[in-house]
Amino acid sequence: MSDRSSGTGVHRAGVFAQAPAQAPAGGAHTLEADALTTDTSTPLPQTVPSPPADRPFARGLMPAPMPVQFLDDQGHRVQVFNDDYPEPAAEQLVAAYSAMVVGRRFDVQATALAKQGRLAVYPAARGQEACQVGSMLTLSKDDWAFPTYRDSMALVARGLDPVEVLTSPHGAAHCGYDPRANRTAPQATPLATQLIHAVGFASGEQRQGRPTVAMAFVGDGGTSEGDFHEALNFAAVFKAPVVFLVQNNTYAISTPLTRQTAAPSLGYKGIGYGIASEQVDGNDAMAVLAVLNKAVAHARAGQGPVLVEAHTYRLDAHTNADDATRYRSSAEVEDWIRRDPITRLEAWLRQEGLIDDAFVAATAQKAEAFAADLRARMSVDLVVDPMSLFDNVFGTPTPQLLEQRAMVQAELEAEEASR
Ligand SMILES: Cc1ncc(C[n+]2csc(CCOP(=O)(O)OP(=O)(O)O)c2C)c(N)n1
Ligand SMILES: [Mg+2]
Repeated sequence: MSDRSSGTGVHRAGVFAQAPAQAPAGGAHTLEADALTTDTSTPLPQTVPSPPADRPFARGLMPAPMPVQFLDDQGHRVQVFNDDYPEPAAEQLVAAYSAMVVGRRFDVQATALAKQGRLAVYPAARGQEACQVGSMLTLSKDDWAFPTYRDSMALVARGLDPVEVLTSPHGAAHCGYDPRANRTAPQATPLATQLIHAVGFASGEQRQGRPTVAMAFVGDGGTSEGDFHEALNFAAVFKAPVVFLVQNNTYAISTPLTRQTAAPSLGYKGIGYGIASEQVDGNDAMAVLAVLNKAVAHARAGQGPVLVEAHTYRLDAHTNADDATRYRSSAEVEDWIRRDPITRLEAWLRQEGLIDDAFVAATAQKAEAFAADLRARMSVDLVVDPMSLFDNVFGTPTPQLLEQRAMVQAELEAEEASR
C-alpha cells in the first residue's frame, strides 16, 4: 500500500526545507511539493497567521502536497503549515465530538437492523465520522446537502429524523424525508448523479441572489463517473457555490484506490477544471472542519466551487451484502482503527480541558438513548402499498413507467382474485 493510501504521509512539520513564514498573497500559486525534503534543520515558525475565512486558497488551485492535518493519530496537535486554515472554534469541536459519538451509535444500530432483516441493506459509514459530521457542521441551516447512500450518518448529524433517513433501505419509500423542508436532496444510489443536481441547484440559487451553498458528497469510485467531470466543469465555469467532498474511503466495493486512479491525489481532479482543491486527513475532525469551514466560506463568497479530498477508511464491508475479507486484510483494518476519528478528537478535547469524564459519559448515554429510540421505532412492521413504488419517480410519469405500473396493478389484481 502506498504512503498516500495508507494515510501515513501527513502534511506535518519538518518536511519542508524552506518554510513559508507567511501564507502567500491571495490566489498565489506555490508548488510546495517542490520543496519536499527530509531536512528539518530550518527552524519552524511557531505561529501561522490566520487570514480572513473568505480569502482565496493560499495555493490557488493546488491541493497541499500531503493531506492537511491538525491532530496526529494520538490526538496531539501537530505543528503544521496549515496555511490559511484557522483552528475551528472550541464549541464547533465539542459539537463535532458529540455528533460523532451519536453518529457512530446510529450507524452501528443501523448495521444491526440490517442483520436482523429490518433493513434490506445498509451501507455503513463507521470510521468516516469526521467527514460525515464535519461536512454538516460547516453548513448553515439554509444550505443544501446532496448525499449518497453512504451518508446516512451525515443526515442524522444534520438533524434529520433517523427513521425517515432509513425509510428507503427499510423498503417503504424512495425517500423518507421531505427534501425541501430538510434542505437535503434524496440520497443518490446511482453514482455521481447527485453532483449534477448539486451544481444545477446551486447555480439556480446563485441566480436568485440567495447565498446558499451546496455540499455535494461523492466517493473515490464516483470520481471515475462522467457525471463527476461534467459537474466539475459546469461548476467551475459558472462559479457555482458547491463544495465537492470526496470521501476517499480507499475502496469502491472491492476496487482499491490504486485501481481507481493514477492521480497522486483525487484533489488533483479539481485543478484541471479550474477548481480550488485541497486534500485533508479525513479521520482528523479538526482538520476536516478547518478545511470545510474555509471551503464553504469561499463558495458562499462567490469565489467558485471547491473540491476537497478527505482521506478516510470504511471500517465495515461495503454493505451487509458484501464480504470485505475477500479483498482486504484484517491488519489493514486494524491499522485504520488506530486512527479512529473519535478517540483522536476526544484525546485532544480532554487534554485541553474542553471535555471531561462526566461529559464523555453523558454523551455515551445520549447515544444509547438515540439508538434505543431508533430500535423501538424501526421494530414496527411496515404496511406498504406496492403501487406507491411508482409515485414520485418523475414529475410527469413516462410512458414506460405507466406501462410498468399497469403490469404490476394487473398482477396484484390477479393475485387477489386467486385467493
Ligand atoms: C452509475 C453506477 N454505476 C455502478 C453502481 C454500482 N455501485 C454501487 S456502490 C459502488 C462503489 C462506489 O464506490 P465509492 O464511490 O468509492 O463510494 P463508497 O461506496 O466507497 O462510499 C458501485 C460501483 C452504481 N450504484 N451506480
Ligand atoms: Mg469508496
